Amino acid sequence: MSEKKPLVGILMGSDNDYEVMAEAGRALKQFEVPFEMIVSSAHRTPERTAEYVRSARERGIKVLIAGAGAAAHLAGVVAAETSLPVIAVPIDATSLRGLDALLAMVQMPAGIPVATMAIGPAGARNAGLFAVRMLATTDLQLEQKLDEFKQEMAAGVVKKSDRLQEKLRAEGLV
Ligand code: RP5
Repeated sequence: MSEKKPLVGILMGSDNDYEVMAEAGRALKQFEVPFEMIVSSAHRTPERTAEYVRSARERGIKVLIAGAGAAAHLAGVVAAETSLPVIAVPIDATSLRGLDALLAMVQMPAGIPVATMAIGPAGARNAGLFAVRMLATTDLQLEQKLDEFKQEMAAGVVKKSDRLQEKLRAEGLV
């Protein structure tokens, strides 16, 4: 992580959520966006969570990302404590495979929005990328990096299609 002051705060309900939430950190690192990451639970450490979120803005945090599994109230509780934008990542942590967390996060009552991503690693990566997009609205350099990233992704798809054509020919299917 960069030595610069963190712009994004990532919370997760348990250290067991780390493998998934690391994807958010990797996305931020890819764009050189400094972040911090803590374990704090809506249910097990409500005071710690509230204190962290209440102090986030004055510490320079612009976006918060909350990942949790089960009856996942973390993102909602975080959003209730701040007017910073909050991105939610539902985690597959129970026999309901993340559907419980997804519904808990996405079904927020009117007035307290959270931007809920997909369940699991893709959702965590998109949470990081979504935070980058938000920061890019006031950062031209970041916007340019995002444009390059999109172009690289598009080029990657074309390459995959080219490889597929070779494979089809090699297998005598076309
Ligand atoms: C949630 O409960 C956490 O976010 C985690 O995904 C789930 C289970 O927590 P552990 O019992 O694994 O610590 O609060």
